Amino acid sequence: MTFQDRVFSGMQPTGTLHLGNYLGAMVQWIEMQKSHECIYCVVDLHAITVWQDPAELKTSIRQVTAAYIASGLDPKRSIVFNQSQVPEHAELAWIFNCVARLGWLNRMTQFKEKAGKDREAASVGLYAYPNLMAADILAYRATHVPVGDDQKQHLELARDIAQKFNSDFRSSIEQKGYADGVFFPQPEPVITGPATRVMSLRDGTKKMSKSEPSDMSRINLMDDTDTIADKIKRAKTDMEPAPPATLDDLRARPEIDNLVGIYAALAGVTKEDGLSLLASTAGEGPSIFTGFKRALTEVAVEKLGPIRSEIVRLMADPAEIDRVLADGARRARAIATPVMDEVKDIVGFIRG
Ligand code: AQP
Repeated sequence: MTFQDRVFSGMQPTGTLHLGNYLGAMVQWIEMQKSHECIYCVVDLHAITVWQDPAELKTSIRQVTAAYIASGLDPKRSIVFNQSQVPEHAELAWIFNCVARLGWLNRMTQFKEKAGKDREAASVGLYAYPNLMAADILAYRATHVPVGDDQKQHLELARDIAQKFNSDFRSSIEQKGYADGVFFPQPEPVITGPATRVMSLRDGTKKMSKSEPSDMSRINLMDDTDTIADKIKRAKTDMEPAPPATLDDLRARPEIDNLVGIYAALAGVTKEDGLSLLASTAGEGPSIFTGFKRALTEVAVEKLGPIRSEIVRLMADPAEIDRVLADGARRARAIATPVMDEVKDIVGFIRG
């Protein structure tokens, strides 16, 4: 069958969002809402795969919602809600736990990174996280998933799960009237934001992340002007005597590559333009990067300052944020419940 284009994506309320979340995913979300039916979720069930303080979790859910809206998501046009208000996510995830194979999950690099050395102590939820992510997408039979580069492997798993479900239950799916035996689409990753992998400001080989202990490694959407300036000033560079002259040179210098990539994404220019700026500002201060960092700070403050102010304004009225989430959850369920009813029929459950 052909599927109606539908976009799904989400972010975890595990702290405030950072520049990586914004450039890697959010910018694309905002673009896609202009042309597609979009469902954007605050994935609180995912957040508790690692310990979350209950009071802080509530605040984070509201703050991530506020960040979505402040960045440009329109909750009237797109569906915006928190995952736990739509029980179909957890229900479908259980069925996918029974479709996905252990061998598939064993290959997931994010689990290995997040569980670290003490895998025995990791939650079962952290291990099964990709199955829940597949359920998030497929509960809406979504066709497009805008994400950062780090989510590519999880998306491939979601595609494998969709395919195996379709194949395991083929005759049951056909009996329901799907002549080609296809119930779930193969969701397409959309990894095309202006910077699909933003790296840590302290280590150009590690991705910028909410859970990295050093706050100096990331620029948060809630950082004020002075904090942004300080973080960029202290961002790691290198000891080479001259700035990189070509894109090939740049690729060999991960910290500089990251800063140029962030500048280009925020300023809406190419990396070549970033390189030219680097060259033209190299004589402006004690370090060859002083002038470039000043320009980067200016564009970061110009882009992120208004988002921060809007988050603060929205957070002053938590009841309104809760209303947005409840309305989004109602609209999300209107799509997910009929899908889940069909899944139950296909699997062989009896419904009242
Ligand atoms: N550094 C990044 N560069 C580009 N995109 C990124 N994303 C995350 N980090 C970067 C994208 O942001 C979306 C939401 O991510 P998430 O909150 O679900 O979790 P994550 O990918 O695990 O992000 P974090 O910041 O590293 O969170 P923690 O530390 O809590 O796990 C996704 O589309 C992701 O690709």
